[in-house]
Amino acid sequence: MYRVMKNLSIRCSKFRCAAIFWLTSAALFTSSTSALAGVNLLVNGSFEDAVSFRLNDVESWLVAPSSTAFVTSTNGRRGPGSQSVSFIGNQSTQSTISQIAPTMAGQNYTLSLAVADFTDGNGFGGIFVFWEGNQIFAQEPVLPGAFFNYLDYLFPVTATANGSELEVRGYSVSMDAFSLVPAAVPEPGTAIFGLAAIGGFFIRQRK
Ligand SMILES: [Ca+2]
Ligand SMILES: [Ca+2]
Repeated sequence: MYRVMKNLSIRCSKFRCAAIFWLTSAALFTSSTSALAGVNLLVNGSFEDAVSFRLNDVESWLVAPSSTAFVTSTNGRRGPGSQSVSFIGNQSTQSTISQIAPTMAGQNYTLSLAVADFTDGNGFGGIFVFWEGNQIFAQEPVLPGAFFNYLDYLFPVTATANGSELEVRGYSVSMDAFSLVPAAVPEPGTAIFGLAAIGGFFIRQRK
């Protein structure tokens, strides 16, 4: 964007440059604020609405039988908030939590989550994320392998149905800050308006 403005500034008057800069800035600003308005479609994605140390009882999440999942405030967290969820066990005793998000077929979303090694000193762990039944992320061993140091991950996903299942499997891993928000889409009206303003400028310069 800066490069575009720089090229324009060689040829336009002070007043016209200011007008073009204002119009394009307004268009970009409108696009970015619409993304910020995204609401997290996952319920209790931050694990703050759950009682600590209750085995396989994670508020608003379905926990598969034979899991070893629990929420605590002692296994670090991504924040904001104080709680996170952990799976213990190993490769042969994995845990699974899932939730159906109220998505709309054909819409694009951004899924984000934070992952840390469950620091039990065993030096291993794993996490496998499934969207609508398809694996979209696998990490084994879990990084970075030290002291509940949470790392953020971000995935673009598309809903093929109204209501998409998010499923997370794993072992010896801690997680927090699950979020699913509609992907940022530039508002067509403002983008066209900005382009029309620039086009208008070039037409006028030719006279
Ligand atoms: Ca949290
Ligand atoms: Ca571990």
